[in-house]
Amino acid sequence: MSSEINRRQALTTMTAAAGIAGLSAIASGSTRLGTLTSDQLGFNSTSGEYKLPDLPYDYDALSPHIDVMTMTIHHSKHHAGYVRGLNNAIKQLRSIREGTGDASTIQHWQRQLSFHAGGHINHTLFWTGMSPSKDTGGQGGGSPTGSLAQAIGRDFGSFDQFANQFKAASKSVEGSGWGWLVYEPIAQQLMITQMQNQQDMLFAGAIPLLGVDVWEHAYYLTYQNRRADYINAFMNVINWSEIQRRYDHATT
Ligand code: MN3
Repeated sequence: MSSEINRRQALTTMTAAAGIAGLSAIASGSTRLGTLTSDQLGFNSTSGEYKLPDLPYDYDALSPHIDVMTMTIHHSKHHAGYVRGLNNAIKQLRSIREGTGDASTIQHWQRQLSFHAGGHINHTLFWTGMSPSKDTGGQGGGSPTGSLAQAIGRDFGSFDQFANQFKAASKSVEGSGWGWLVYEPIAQQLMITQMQNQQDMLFAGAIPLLGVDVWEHAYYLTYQNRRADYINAFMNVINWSEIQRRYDHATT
């Protein structure tokens, strides 16, 4: 990737982050959003609003691992709801800022901003982190190669040990949340983290690489209470070439 593209991506990423956080300045360097662009988040810099991004594949493309009804509802209802909630929170905070809104409700709207921005970003990373499985003629699943495979070996011992921890951590999230493979840029190592809801237990500064949604809406139609079976199925649709791209972006 050329340095010009890097700079351009950094600018668009900063624009997206500034839109979400309402910040006038973002420190240079990697951010939590560093692996997504404002285009991928559907950010319109004129309106300051976000729109639901299309999936990079059809609703039935991940079947049988993730069924078509789950994918349809999850994207068109749940993710769409986070985008709507995010845009509303941005609007309400603007009106409070401008003096026309009810300033006593600011804590509520800041929480709404955090929850829905988290939901929008997490799901955008989730959809693009999957692709149709090798066992249905696609490229998803298996294990990574190249520098990401080396880093997983270095930081977790082996791919199998990584998978053991990733699956166990994701399965044991209490209630609704996510399991994540993240890059921690200070110690410069991969780590596995749990997230509750869409944002709690956020590891400040960690750059998300791979996330699995373990809210019940992500798996209940097919797997009911068997979250572990869903996570095993998820392993078959991981888009490792996209996760490698995020790792390269996070480490260069
Ligand atoms: Mn979800």
